[in-house]
Amino acid sequence: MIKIFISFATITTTCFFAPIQIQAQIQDQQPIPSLKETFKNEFLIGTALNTSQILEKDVTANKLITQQFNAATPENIMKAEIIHPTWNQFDFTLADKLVEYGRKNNIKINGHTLIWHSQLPRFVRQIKSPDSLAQFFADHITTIASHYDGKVLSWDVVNEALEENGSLRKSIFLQQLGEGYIVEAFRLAQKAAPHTELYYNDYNIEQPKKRAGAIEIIKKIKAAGVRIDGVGIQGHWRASKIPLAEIEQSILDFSALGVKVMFTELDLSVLPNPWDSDNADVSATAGNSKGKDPYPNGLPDSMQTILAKGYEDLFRLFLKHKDKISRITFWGVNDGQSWLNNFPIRGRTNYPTLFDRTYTAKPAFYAVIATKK
Ligand code: 9MR
Repeated sequence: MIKIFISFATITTTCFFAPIQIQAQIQDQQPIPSLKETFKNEFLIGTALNTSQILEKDVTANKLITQQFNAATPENIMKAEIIHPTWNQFDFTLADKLVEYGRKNNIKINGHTLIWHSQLPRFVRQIKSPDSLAQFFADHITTIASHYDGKVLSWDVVNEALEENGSLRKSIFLQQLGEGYIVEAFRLAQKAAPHTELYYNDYNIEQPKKRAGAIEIIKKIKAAGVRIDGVGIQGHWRASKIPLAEIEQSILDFSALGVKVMFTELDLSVLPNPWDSDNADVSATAGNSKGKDPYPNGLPDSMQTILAKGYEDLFRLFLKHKDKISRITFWGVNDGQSWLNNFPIRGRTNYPTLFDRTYTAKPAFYAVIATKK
């Protein structure tokens, strides 16, 4: 088979010069504490990075990222539809750029994600034969995981394979390859990337039924003699309803299996949720924002306080179990970047991160820092 690799080495880097006025403003600002410094003895502190951040297009964003974070997960650019757009073509352009960005800024990269039912390229969605899907599956994992072995710290090998009731999601992979596909994904990744940590990643796996499903997955991988190094609890919660008791039990249950526990996509929504549940299934949508966008012009103090308290409670819990937790990653550098502005209702104004739309630290940021005092 002929494979076409498009590599970062083949493209020319563009330099972005900040206007002098913006540079002066940044120099004038008082330095704020650094998350990565504050928690340097406890866990890696990560962020999701989007394309513009990886390309260093915004000087303010770039300064904040390098000051605050020592881990990063690509929000989209390592997903199959971008990195493996057609049968014989892998496009490593942006992912190679991310790896180089991580190297030069001492930021550890978590690859996201090898096997996921969502954001698949069209050619995969059209596959009807299990043999062809198995061929894609092996080729995809082997080519990408080996390309980045030793260059990324870790991979989310399988993402979101579970239903809420803890059974396996009826994805294209389950339907055509059978339930052994998860162990097989880890086996292939282990072979292709012997120097890379391998994780299972999902949302709501702190909840008892889904947690039981995740525990079963981890046990099956280990029983097959295959390596799994960690589990990522995504952490898409509502600021006023964080399931702290279930989160604590999950930290204990997962670490008892001998794997690292991580919080991999942390954000806390402050907007009304049409289903009264924590759902991160991107295929679920609930119409447009008409009448359902309560804070288009800024978050009231009362809500800032709820958000700050939510983050404070979480970080107190994380610190209590710091020996079991290896990384906390926020799903977005600032509020403007967050997917929650468009989910589950498009076009709203959400405030789920520690930094506002101008990259200014919010009360929630200082509440997180204060948990160390
Ligand atoms: O944040 C991502 C958003 O930009 C994409 O449009 C979306 C599409 O699937 O995926 C978002 O990230 C998801 C992550 O990859 C897996 N867990 C749920 C995240 C939020 O949907």
